[in-house]
Amino acid sequence: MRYLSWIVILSTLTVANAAFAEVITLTDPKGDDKGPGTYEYPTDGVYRPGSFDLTKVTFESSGDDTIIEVEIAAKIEDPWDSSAWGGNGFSLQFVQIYLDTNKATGSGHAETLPGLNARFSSESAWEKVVLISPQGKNRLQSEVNAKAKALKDDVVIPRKTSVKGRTLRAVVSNADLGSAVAKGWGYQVVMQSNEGFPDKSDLLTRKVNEYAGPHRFGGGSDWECDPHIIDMVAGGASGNPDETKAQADALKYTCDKGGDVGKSTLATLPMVYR
Ligand SMILES: [Ca+2]
Ligand SMILES: [Ca+2]
Ligand SMILES: [Ca+2]
Repeated sequence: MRYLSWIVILSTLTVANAAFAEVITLTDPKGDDKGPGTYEYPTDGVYRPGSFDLTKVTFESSGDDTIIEVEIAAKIEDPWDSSAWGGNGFSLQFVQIYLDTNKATGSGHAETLPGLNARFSSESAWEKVVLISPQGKNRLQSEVNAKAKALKDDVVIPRKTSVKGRTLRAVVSNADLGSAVAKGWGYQVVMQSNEGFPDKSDLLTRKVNEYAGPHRFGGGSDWECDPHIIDMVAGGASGNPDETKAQADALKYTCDKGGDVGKSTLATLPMVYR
């Protein structure tokens, strides 16, 4: 009898553990919102300092969903009134979260969504990407269908995206991710800026040029060889200042002098495994 009640207690504990799964936390240093180290914010006043500086990202299971929270260094504002065109409560940020769910060489996608000018290695190819954007679901889906058709089954649009203080929050269905977040997955969190009037092949991304403009980042190249990535996670993603250098190293690129993208070397993005 006593033995039987122990079995009941143990199985209850197991269920409780499954319901309170571990929170995955990625931390990023402050002040590294300069891509490979040289990038500058656009000159218009809406791009306040820290608006693209990732500081922390968490993933937490909640029933059939995963709650993703992306914290940045500045208060998140809505200068372009997203209620008029998307309704998610912010305007400037666009976060792409790439997930390597099986760590199997050659399995998954090595290319990023168009507009980032970067890639993954075949060891760290991704199975799913989650888009945290101020754009409404219909606009996001139509951009994906038009510009990333071959990847569209693996692009995850959250059920709900919202903002509070310095944090973007997305509720993602585990069915869309393939499963709840599991031990051993790889993560890459890319910070871009939402561009509502993107170049015809770019998926809602704001360009980085040689010189900053009112709505263009500077410090890169006018050709499509520089990574259009303002911040990301790197190294061990524990927030160590060394990770600024790890990011700069990962975002190294070369541009062909004649602007030939085929002769340029795109940056290769790392995954952080947890
Ligand atoms: Ca950062
Ligand atoms: Ca560029
Ligand atoms: Ca970083």
